[in-house]
Amino acid sequence: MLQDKDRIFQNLYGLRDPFLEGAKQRGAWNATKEMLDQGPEWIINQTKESGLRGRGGAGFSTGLKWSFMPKEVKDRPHYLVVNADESEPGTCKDREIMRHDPHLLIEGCLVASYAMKAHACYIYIRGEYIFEREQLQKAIDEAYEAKLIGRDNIHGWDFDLYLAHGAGAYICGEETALLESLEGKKGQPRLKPPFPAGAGLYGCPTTVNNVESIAVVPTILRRGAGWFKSFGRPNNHGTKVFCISGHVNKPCNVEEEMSIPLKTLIDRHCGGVRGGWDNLKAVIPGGSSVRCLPKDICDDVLMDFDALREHQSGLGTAAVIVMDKSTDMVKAIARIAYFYKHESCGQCTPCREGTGWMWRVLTRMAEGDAEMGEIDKLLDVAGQIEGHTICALGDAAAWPVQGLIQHFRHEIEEKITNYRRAPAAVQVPYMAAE
Ligand code: L3W
Ligand code: SF4
Repeated sequence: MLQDKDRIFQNLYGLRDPFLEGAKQRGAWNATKEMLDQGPEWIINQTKESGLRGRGGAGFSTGLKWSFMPKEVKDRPHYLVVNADESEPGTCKDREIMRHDPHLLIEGCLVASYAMKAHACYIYIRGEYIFEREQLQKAIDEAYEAKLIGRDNIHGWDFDLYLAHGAGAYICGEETALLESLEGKKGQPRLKPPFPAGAGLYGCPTTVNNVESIAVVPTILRRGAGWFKSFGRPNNHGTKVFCISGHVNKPCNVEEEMSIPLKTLIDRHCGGVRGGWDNLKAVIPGGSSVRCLPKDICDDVLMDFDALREHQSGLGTAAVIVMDKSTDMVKAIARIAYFYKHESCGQCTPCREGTGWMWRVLTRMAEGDAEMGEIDKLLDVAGQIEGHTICALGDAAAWPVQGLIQHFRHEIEEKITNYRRAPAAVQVPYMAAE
């Protein structure tokens, strides 16, 4: 179990001063100049060495991504863009970082930008996050005033930090849609490649990272890559903020060790599943975009990228949605399907048409008003969306449906069977009386 002293986010619950004075007392902005003095290569290597993998869903090595940026600035400026468009259902970790520990993020922006030779960074914050924007802006203003960032700052690297406010579209959390939106255009994903490191914001070399990925970097550099790497399992290192919601006694956000068993996470920090562990039906372990897992897998699964992938699910954003036996799985997944239909940007046919089709069929299935053969047809359509779209939203729409059929097919079948039998059962005595 992670000791309190090992937690990077010492103010996750907002019990202490979130602003500069409080942040400094907790260690932020300590030895930042010394870190920069080690040079960009050292920062990138340490980040790689720590094993940090992106905390926004894909789990791509952060240090490796930074190393894709051109080594020298030539004809075009470099940019860092922070993805604070936290919209994945169940996910609310970046919100807490921006509200309660904004200086760790700002310091991380400076360090990462320096490592990638960027003089400007944009934080793109979710439209609904008004309070978080205000908190973050206040902290940015403090950092400018204290000359921690800005021109001629005390760290010796000219650096401007801008906050851009989204307008509430989930798709703008996809990195290239986010860049389009930042440029003032409609937020629709671009084809990749080129990846942002080659052609990103305004066609310039850009790295897009999640809030948590950037905010943990200064502490990793202060405590050492080996310290971060000492948590978790090989290839799944560090500490991680988990967001646990649904049918638990005490939903919460908590920073824990990567690879913690799911059951331990829930029992230790959430007071257990409502009605006890045996009352558990399923868990979506990484935000709505990943496949749900039935109880027998949850019994001993570890919370990390590789363990969850072994079960065709994923750590995603580490948003753990717990569902007890009162949950109607078909209705739950039908609701998720509605979300993706609603948020699809409509650019590519499999996603635009497929998400709506899946939602309509699932809505009928939730009532039992479907043919048995439609279950395999639904699986087939989900398979045709997966991997055939411009961005990952298509996959994200297909995976929950595939998870439902993989683990809870019997619930759909029961609904279809009962729907057909009920009218007949009602009619027989009536007919007999006639
Ligand atoms: C240069 C290469 N760069 C990959 C970069 C790429 C990106 C990162 C990961 O989707 C997932 C999605 C959601 N040269 C590169 C390269 N890169 N190869 O590495 O790329 P990728 O394509 O694997 O993932 P992605 O498109 O960023 C993200 C899932 O996360 N998700 C969460 C979504 C919601 C939030 C939120 O609310 N905060 O993040 C949950 O599962 O479905 O699969 O930067 O450019 N050769
Ligand atoms: Fe838009 Fe969906 Fe295609 Fe992504 S997969 S580009 S959201 S239509």
